[in-house]
Amino acid sequence: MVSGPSRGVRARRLPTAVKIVIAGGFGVGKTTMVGTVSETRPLRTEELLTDQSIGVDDIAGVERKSTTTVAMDFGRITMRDEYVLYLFGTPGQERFWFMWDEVALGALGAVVLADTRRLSDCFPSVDYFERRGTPFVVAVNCFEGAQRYDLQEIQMALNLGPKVPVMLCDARRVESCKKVLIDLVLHAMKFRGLTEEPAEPQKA
Ligand SMILES: Nc1nc2c(ncn2[C@@H]2O[C@H](COP(=O)(O)OP(=O)(O)OP(=O)(O)O)[C@@H](O)[C@H]2O)c(=O)[nH]1
Ligand SMILES: [Mg+2]
Repeated sequence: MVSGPSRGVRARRLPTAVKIVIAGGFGVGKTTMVGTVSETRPLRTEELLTDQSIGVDDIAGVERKSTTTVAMDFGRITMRDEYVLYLFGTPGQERFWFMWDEVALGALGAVVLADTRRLSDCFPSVDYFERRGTPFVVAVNCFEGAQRYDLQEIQMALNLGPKVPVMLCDARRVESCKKVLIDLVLHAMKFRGLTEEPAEPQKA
């Protein structure tokens, strides 16, 4: 969905339709984030957690969780009346990771959600986007009772490069989620050498 520049245009501009992936470990708040910011009724593919989940999926800290995403979440948000972000949430359970390639195809960038109580759960997402060369930010979803750490400590614990933005967020609050998405878009634009400047027509 990241389209290239049109003919006769020198600068590479941010396309008006942008695909963004919301990734992270099991139960970290991906579906919540997509639902919080989507201006349309979000598409969800939730199924009840079954007994087969016991001993496989760690629900420590989210004990009231009764469903899980089995395919993807989908939502949409318009920014500055100009850009439409299409949000694709990944499934968190390891047995559905084969879906990630489909969900991530053509994305401008990704939000990797993290929970400091289970920080290692976001390693696979970090590895995945690093390997694909997809720009991403790490957003720590601040659950009540979770210990707070300096952003620098989290950056070190995840072994992130210095240029990967790390931020705190609350997946249930619209403004907090919007801020994460804006930071991601700015980071991804810089990473990909895109500009918002009006593109000048090329001289013949
Ligand atoms: N306290 C608190 N609870 C949250 C927050 N974000 C999500 N939750 C709750 O945490 C649980 C998990 O949220 P989901 O949005 O389903 O997580 P997910 O990452 O989509 O989960 P999977 O798709 O199963 O991997 C739900 O019960 C949410 O209500 C948060 O910021 N604070
Ligand atoms: Mg989900």
